[in-house]
Amino acid sequence: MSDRIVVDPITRIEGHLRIEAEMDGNKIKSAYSSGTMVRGIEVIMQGRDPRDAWAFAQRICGVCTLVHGLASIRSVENALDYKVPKNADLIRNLMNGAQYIHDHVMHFYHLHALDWVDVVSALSADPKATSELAQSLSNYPKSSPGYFADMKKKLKGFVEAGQLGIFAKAYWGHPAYKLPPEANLMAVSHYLEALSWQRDVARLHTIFGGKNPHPNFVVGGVPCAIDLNSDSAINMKKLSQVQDIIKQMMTFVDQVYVPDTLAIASFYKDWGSRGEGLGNFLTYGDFPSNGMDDPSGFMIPSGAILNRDLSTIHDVDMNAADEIKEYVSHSWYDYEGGKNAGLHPYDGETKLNYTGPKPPYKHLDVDQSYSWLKSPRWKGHAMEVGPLARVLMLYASGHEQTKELVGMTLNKLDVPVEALFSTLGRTAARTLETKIIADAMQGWYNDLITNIKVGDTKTFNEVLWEPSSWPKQAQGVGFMEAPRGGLAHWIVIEDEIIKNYQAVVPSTWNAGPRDDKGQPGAYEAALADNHVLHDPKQPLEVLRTIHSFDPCLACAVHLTDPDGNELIKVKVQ
Ligand code: NFE
Ligand code: MG
Repeated sequence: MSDRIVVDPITRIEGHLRIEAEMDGNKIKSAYSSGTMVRGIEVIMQGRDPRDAWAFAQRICGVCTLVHGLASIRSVENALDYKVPKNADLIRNLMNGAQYIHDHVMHFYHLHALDWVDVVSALSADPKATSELAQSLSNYPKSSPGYFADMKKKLKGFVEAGQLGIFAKAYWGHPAYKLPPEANLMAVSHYLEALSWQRDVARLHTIFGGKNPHPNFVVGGVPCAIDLNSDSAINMKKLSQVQDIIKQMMTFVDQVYVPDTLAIASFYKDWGSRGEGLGNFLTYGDFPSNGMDDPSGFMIPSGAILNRDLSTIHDVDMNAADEIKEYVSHSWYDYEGGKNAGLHPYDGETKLNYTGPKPPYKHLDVDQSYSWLKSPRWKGHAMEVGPLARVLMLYASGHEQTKELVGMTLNKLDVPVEALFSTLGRTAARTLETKIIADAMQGWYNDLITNIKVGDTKTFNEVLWEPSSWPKQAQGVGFMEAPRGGLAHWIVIEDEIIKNYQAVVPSTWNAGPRDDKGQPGAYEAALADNHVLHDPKQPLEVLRTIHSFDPCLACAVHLTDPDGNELIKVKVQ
């Protein structure tokens, strides 16, 4: 017991995640991931009108602000067999695409970069040398010596004021930081740059969805009309704003995010051989070109990869009773059928039963229940979801641009293909998929304009809006690829209201605890994969690997500690 370290909370802004790691000297022997916050969205859903579910579901998270709205309306459309017009799918693709670009850039600079970039070291950078470095990597115009001198001054101001403000409470000076001062100054400058960039690009959601965060959705289409002659509808002015935002996104991704990722990664190649863990990857598929019922038209394919075997993509059936199941053997829930039962989400139960230690406590009892997350499994396998799973799926299915980008990255970094299966690979995959999706957004935009030009302005289908016309019983699954991975909501409708509603979200797949068989989840397996800590009192290495998944506990538990207790042992960031 004495050799266990605790990092809590390890998340920078997204809910409460606690990691306990059993040490063998300086090496992590086994790790335990615990969601320490609980809310109750799935319970709140019961008895409501299914057409309203999206507005509640969307409040699961304020980071991936729209994904639960989209998964929710898709679940109702699937249950009631509603088709949506082509323009609605294009607009949904654009909105989800914008969510990816926004979310991934924010994650890289604001939630993950500081695990690799030493802010304090940036103070000793030479602005002229920083400018030369930046210009050798990219054509981004903000790269003059004067620009970096200003950025350095700004940063110095933070430090001289006696507070690092947004950069406080990190392991500055830790020997695992490897970047030279100039690379640190460049990355910190882009951190500040990304803050104002993200404010601009968030506007795409307001154009199509009325507001951000939490834009509006509607079952049967999108809640915006296209009318080039109207001031209040999607008109030429708004469409050209959308085009400007897509260009602004592409520029930042191509000229800042991709080059920064490659430059920073080149100093951390050793992270290409640790932090993989499971080797099993799952995607549901998304970005339809021919409706959600035609998976062959998905830009991101659906499938499962087991044991790193990229030659076989297994089919995934989200309706099959024996494929996706959630377990609670190590979670603070009970099931009617006992602690070791596995339930398909249509039959899912949300019965809270906290049996953990009373706060403040030293350690969780990891032999018993230790998390508010359930453990989802596919055919009994623990699976990783997210950017790495998607890039592998695209790569394995022969997607040309992905093959080129992956080849270019491995080549530039001079690392073997196995380096994909790692902490470094996961972070690089997020950058590459951002580029792929930013480019795809231009295609969806062009298709939307083409449709409008030929007179197709339809964005909503007059579906069977009268609930009395619905079948007495219906069930469906609404799935999508959210920035952190495959997301699905399963809905059971009976007598016009929601009988059961279960969301299985990306961070539940990745951050969930051990299952009935004792198999670890993706975070737990990744930390047990070749992690030697320079100093267990400053577990920077743990942050690197966990943050490479971009954890979001608000999503994963979607349920607050009723007493508001703070469960903190070691506070990082
Ligand atoms: Ni709260 Fe979310 C995403 C979802 S994560 S961020 O992306 O769904 O599990
Ligand atoms: Mg759930």
